Amino acid sequence: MAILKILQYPDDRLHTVAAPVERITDRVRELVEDMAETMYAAPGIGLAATQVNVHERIIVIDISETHDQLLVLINPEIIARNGVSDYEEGCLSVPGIYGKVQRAESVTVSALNVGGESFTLNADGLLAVCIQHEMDHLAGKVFIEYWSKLKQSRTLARLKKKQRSVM
Ligand code: GNR
Ligand code: NI
Repeated sequence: MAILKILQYPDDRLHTVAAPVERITDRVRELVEDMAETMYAAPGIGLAATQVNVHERIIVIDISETHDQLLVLINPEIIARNGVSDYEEGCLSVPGIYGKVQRAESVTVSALNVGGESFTLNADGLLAVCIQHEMDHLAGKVFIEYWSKLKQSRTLARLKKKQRSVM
């Protein structure tokens, strides 16, 4: 197992569109384990492969406080969405920045598990927010990119200032 490096915004690699996983091999299983370890260590409630510079459709999520409810989504697709909700989001690739994003209140997602079996999941609340946030990463989109250009440029300035102070 290994803790992987998480790409930090702004990084063009966060805009890469992920490709479907063709076959669940040992490499994929090992990546899933490393992504889970990286997420738990951060700590975060979700991680998309994009964030560790692997551009394949793989997501890990665990919204439990006990870190024992790992959800692995391979080749996920949202097949239904309902309602609207505003939730204060954060992102391991944009540390220290929090803000609201409007998303569907509930989603139905279909995916493969790590055993290669397909399943369907209905999610609402934080899990629905997290699934949509992670699926955006796979599409090359970071949550702050829903914000106005003005708010994005202020956020970028804050991040640059912070990065200067730690170097
Ligand atoms: O750890 C995370 N917390 C979080 C909080 C609100 C909405 C979304 C998230 S996902 C984030 C981890 C992350 O960056 N995943 O891509
Ligand atoms: Ni994120």
